Amino acid sequence: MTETISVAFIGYKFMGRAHSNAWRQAAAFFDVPYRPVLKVLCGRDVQAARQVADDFGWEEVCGSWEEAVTRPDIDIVDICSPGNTHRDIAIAAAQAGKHVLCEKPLANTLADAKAMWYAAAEANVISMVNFNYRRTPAVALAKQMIANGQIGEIRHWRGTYLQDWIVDPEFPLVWRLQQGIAGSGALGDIGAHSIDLARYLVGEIAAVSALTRTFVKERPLPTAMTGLSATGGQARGPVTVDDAALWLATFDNGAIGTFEATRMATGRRNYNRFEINGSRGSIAFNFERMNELEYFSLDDPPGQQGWRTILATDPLHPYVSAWWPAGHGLGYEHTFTHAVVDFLKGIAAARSPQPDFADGTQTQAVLEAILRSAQSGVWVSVERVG
Ligand code: SOE
Repeated sequence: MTETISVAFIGYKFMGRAHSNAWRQAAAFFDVPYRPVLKVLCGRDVQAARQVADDFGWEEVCGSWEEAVTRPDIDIVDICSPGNTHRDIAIAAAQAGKHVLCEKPLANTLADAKAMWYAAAEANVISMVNFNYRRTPAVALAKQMIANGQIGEIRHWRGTYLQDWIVDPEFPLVWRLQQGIAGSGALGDIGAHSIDLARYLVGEIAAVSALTRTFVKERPLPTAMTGLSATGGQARGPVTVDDAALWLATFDNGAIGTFEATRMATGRRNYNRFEINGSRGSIAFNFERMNELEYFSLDDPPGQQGWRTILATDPLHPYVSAWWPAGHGLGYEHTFTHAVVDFLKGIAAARSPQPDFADGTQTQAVLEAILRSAQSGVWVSVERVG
């Protein structure tokens, strides 16, 4: 690895730290085709951005994304700002010839996602949406096992993504609870991850029947936010997104699925769980135990069958050989590093890694169908965008 590649980064909060760390770690642990140069970090609050820049070694800080994404010395734009900003930044970056990595979900609407995808395709740049959980070694292992036919023909998907960080009705009205900024609530924030995993592991979703609820209708306006913690003031405002979303789904391949996404499931902190049942076996995963994959096989001898837990930390498992010896374990942050590594390899190979903007647009079509079904109370077919 000799060549360098320069990154402009938009955002500086929770995801800002997760991505900054990934840009730092990628070349230190993996044999990547380019060494990333952390050139400029961009944020509206330049002072706050400066702190993150200093912590992670970004060379410069800038208050205008318009300036950052058009700089001739920039090769990659990484977007970690809230959803309502994704479209304009991604399109400007693609039109300036930059490769674009964007946090999930790709956009706040299907129309915006399509515009981003078309701009990236037209400019012939590499694009990728960061649905990071695909890049957990245990999940990538599940993908390999399914592809090898180890659970046979898939019949059921059961996906639940549960958190509890907004259960207190006095938790402030942060941007993730405002439709104009986030697009939707639990649905787009965490349900989108379940949709991505289901599409990755099972296949395309054909139709959905959904319902959503907003349990807490009003919250204090925020005065400050760090990560998922916030403080609020006296004034209050309306919650304009779902607190919880549930939906049934049919898949093109005949499988059926149930999904649940909520940030009000008391005691569940980052419970991104799925169970897949096939004709020869089953696979189950829960991010709260992210180094483990559960597996049941009908091919085991009768009388000895049962769920087993695979500790997905062997150098044989996807991504693991770059890190620590078997059994030493990985964390949330590693999934972001894996995304950056795959993105750099995609640039070298001149092929967008999955999920690219086209794939992210298909997930957006599922989100849109869910919202339409929740509003109308009827099954809605998912638009096929490809
Ligand atoms: C908040 O619910 C959040 O940070 C999501 O926005 C992330 O995508 C998820 O990985 C963890 O939870």
